[in-house]
Amino acid sequence: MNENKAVQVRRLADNARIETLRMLATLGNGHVGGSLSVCDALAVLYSGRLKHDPQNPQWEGRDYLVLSKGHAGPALYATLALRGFFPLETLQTLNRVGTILPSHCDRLKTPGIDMTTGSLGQGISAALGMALGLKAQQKPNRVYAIIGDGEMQEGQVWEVLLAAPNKGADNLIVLVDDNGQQVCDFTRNINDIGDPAVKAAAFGWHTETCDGHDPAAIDAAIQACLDAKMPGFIRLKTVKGKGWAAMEGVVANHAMKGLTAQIVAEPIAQLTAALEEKEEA
Ligand SMILES: Cc1ncc(C[n+]2csc(CCOP(=O)(O)OP(=O)(O)O)c2C)c(N)n1
Repeated sequence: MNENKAVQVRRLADNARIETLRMLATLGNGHVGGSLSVCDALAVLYSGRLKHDPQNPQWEGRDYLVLSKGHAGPALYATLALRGFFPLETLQTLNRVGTILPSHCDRLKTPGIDMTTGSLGQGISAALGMALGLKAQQKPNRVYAIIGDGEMQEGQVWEVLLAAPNKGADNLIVLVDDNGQQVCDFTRNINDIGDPAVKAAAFGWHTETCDGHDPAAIDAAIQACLDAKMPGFIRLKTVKGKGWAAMEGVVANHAMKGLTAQIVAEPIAQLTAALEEKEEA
């Protein structure tokens, strides 16, 4: 990825962070930390990696994304809106009665959402099933799944790690948003998962580890997985709450309550200033 493209992708990621903070402030609560940490990976996927058509979300030629850590729905909704799947104003209806944007992803409600998620562990299983189904039909579409490091404590995740290489799911790439935190503590203090890439490699995956906030590094890791022609597993080293300096890496950033426009004004101002700098560069 060249520098110009990387700047564009960073812009999409930071705009998604701003929109995420805005919608969570309108609602008054929500999953801040795990939404902000995943914005760069989403921005890379929706900037060329994932075949998609915002005008035709059900396009048969599309690649599929399963946001297995479905509580980060707001970050994905922001990215989809910025890519033109639905109007930006719709974001302000997050989790309201009648909305197309429930707090966790629902494939029957939202254009661009391919799998219903929220029960941790299940999305990655669905992703493997989708990948194998596509292969059985000899279709070229790929499936990407994003899971959390806390989510890796779910036994179901390890069934997929075991099965995907055995079943030859070389059209599946799993990205772990390894921000080192889960609900109310650091993952290492609850049930340490160690280095997930080392473990996935032992199960037979092609693995990559990169800075999950560096678009060029994420993009290169995806390319390396594609080149390997094996199930791909990317450990994204991320910071929970990325982009809201005061909340980065603090335990209280998971599901925040009492959010208001005033509270998110500071991080939005910082992100906006960073965007303006990029504009001038
Ligand atoms: C099966 C299941 N158990 C519990 C929860 C409640 N829950 C929501 S988010 C979360 C923490 C997940 O941690 P991680 O996957 O690391 O996500 P992140 O830190 O990136 O937000 C938990 C336990 C759930 N959604 N599903």
